[in-house]
Amino acid sequence: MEKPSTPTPRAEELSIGNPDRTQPGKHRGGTRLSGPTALAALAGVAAAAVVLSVAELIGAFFTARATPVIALGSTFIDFTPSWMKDFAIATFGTNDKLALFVGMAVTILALAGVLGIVAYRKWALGVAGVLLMGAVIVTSVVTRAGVQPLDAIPSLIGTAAGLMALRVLITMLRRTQQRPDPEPDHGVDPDLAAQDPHRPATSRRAFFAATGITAAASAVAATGGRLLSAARSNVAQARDSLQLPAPAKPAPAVPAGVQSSAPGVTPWLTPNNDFYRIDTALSVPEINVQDWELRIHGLVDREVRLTFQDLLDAKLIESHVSLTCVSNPVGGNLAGNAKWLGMPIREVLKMAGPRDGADMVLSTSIDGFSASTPLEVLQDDRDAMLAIGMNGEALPLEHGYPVRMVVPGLYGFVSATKWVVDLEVTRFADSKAYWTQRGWSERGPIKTMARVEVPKSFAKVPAGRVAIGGTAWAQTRGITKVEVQIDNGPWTEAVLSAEATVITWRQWSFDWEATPGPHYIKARATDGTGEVQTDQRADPVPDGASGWQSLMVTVE
Ligand SMILES: Nc1nc2c(c(=O)[nH]1)N[C@H]1C(S)=C(S)[C@@H](COP(=O)(O)O)O[C@H]1N2
Ligand SMILES: [Mo]
Repeated sequence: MEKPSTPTPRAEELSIGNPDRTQPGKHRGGTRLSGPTALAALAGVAAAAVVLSVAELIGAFFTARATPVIALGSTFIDFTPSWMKDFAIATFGTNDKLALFVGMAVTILALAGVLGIVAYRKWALGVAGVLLMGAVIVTSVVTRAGVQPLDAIPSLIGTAAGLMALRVLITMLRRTQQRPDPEPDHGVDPDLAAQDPHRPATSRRAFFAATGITAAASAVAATGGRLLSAARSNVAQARDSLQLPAPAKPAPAVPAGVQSSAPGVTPWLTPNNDFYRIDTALSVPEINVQDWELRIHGLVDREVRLTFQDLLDAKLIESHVSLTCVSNPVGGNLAGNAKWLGMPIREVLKMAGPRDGADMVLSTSIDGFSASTPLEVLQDDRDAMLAIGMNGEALPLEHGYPVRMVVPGLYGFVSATKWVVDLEVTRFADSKAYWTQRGWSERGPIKTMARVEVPKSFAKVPAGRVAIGGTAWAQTRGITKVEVQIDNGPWTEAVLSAEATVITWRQWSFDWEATPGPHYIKARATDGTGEVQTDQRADPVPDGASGWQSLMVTVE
């Protein structure tokens, strides 16, 4: 219902962005809150879209080392409490980044909506809000690694554009809330006079059109910016055309029969495209091989710097290694097996000469991730390497191009640094790695694990012979036995597929005569030392999940 309007201080505020400031008494804005409030929120959202999309587009013309959205996301990650990160990885797995962007989008939408409402009520506060938003974006851009002060320009321009958009939209919105005077003195036709008070100075339709156009233009600008950035990136092309040298020591031949005979078990060799990806990098770092350099320093006799050419010229080795993520839950799929090509880290360390007392190497990526790896693990005969090749290709960008670490037997968070640029020989007592600072362990040997892949949990299977199968791993110790238990029956040995090496996973299968009804399937592995996988349940934090996988199937 319309209430009588009085000039309020807020009406004064309204006129700031409004040419009609000589007639403050004629404003009606704000007496009906629900409608204009929602529309003001909409204006705020459109203005925020302008800020980000314009910055994204302008950024594409610069080198776009850290575009605002990516930089904001990274800052978001940095400020996300570790329990929430753990939760995201546990819940969304390799979709954790999508989840992050959705979470970020919801937060930005909410803040932008509030900003619109604030701007509508008090323009000066709205300006302050937009400037604050701009300051946050600029700060997160310039605090990213490898970014220069000039990289702030796109965000500054975006903020200015967003401010203008907000001003236009809020001004229009205020005008939808004003009515011209009925002007009764001029002897207007009573019919017209009756209409006039209800005709706003600006129609809602015009406001919606302007908001819609703003949003659409933002979408076009953002898409254009993304496409332009992608086209300007030549790192992907350079990676595609990189010729890998032949290894001086090729991988041992993979024996026949490594694949489980149970249909539906994952391929023994994981294709690059299917390899799980876990990292804190929102935008995959793009490194030119010409610019890549690895610094080996710390407790060493001489500091060493390696170029990519040095790696190409070195005696390279090749081996199959299964990587596993510490965040992998029992039965989870954050593990993969690939053929890696690289230089033994042992040889690199030899060049630098580690000093007595050193017991750890802190490896750091170009984007600031770090891992602490025991020095002796990098020197023993497990052939930890600085990898440049994965399954016969250069490393995919998201798996660490041009150089990453691959260390058999350790979870990725303490060993598998992608986009690695720095090795500091140090002591566990002196340095803490990225995840160790966030409550995870400083060391991470991989725990023995048997995974059931077929049938799937809660599957319905026909009675009769059912093939159960899966993959087990205990890198550096090897798998010597997998056993299956149906319901509370005896533990029965599964058929092991051929073993390639003790640093690769090993598959298995088990023929089951299934009788109708619900059944529970459990599996456990025994490693090369004779130790049976523990049934002690443990969460991934701090050093990896444990326990026997148990799943229910219905036999019909
Ligand atoms: N630079 C960088 N390297 C990293 C990480 C990271 O966050 N940043 N995550 C590590 C973790 S936790 C794992 S499990 C492996 C995963 O390697 P992948 O993505 O190639 O499977 O990379 C490791 N290397
Ligand atoms: Mo991991």
